[in-house]
Amino acid sequence: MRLLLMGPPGAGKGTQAVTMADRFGVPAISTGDIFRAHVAQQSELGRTAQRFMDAGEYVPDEVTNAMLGQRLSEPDCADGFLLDGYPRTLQQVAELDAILERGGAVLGAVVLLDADPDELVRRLLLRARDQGRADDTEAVIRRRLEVYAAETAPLAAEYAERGLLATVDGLGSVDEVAERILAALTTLSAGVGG
Ligand code: B4P
Repeated sequence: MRLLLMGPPGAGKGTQAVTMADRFGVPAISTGDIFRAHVAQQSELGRTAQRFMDAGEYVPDEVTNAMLGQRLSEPDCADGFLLDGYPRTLQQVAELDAILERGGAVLGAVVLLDADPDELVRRLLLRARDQGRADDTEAVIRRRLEVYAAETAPLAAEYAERGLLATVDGLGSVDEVAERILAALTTLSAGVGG
């Protein structure tokens, strides 16, 4: 099982990634979480990433791709993985394709979680209140949504063309969304998804 979870900030990627990875017995790999761990350790990568994350911008592809390539080479990824928040640019798509090809592996499915922008902002402002994440201020959230629309939304067409995309409504309870994802994956693997 090699699965990607895509969607705008606040759609529920990180939330659903944990449940899905558990369900399929593969590691959930969140590039956002890896960056935040580096920021907390104040590593050189963390200092680089923090500048971009705090501004709501993407960390440059060469930095992100190198980090992801290293993570996917670890033994727990040999039989599958769930990527949460990667790829986010066409260059990252090309990098992931190359990594998979080198390993003789193929992608199983791409789940696009979608939600209305007002709901996304509402969720992230709630998280700002509860967790105090530096990139959850209203101005930065708006910028993250713009960057997503410009850089990441076009990836959906690419994966739809490959017959790998399942679009899932991210509104509703966490359990309802999880059920929808599982149903969409079943439909996709039966060859009638999109
Ligand atoms: P991420 O950590 O991926 O942050 P995110 O897009 O906000 O998603 P997240 O997973 O945290 O939120 P979720 O939707 O689950 O990225 C942060 C930054 O890292 C990026 O802006 C960028 O700078 C950098 N970065 C990461 N990957 C990169 C890449 N590939 N290339 C370049 N830069 C990269 O949940 C949001 C909130 O909604 C939570 O509080 C959750 O509890 C709540 N929620 C979830 N499901 C819900 C539901 N059904 N109902 C109500 N609330 C719900």
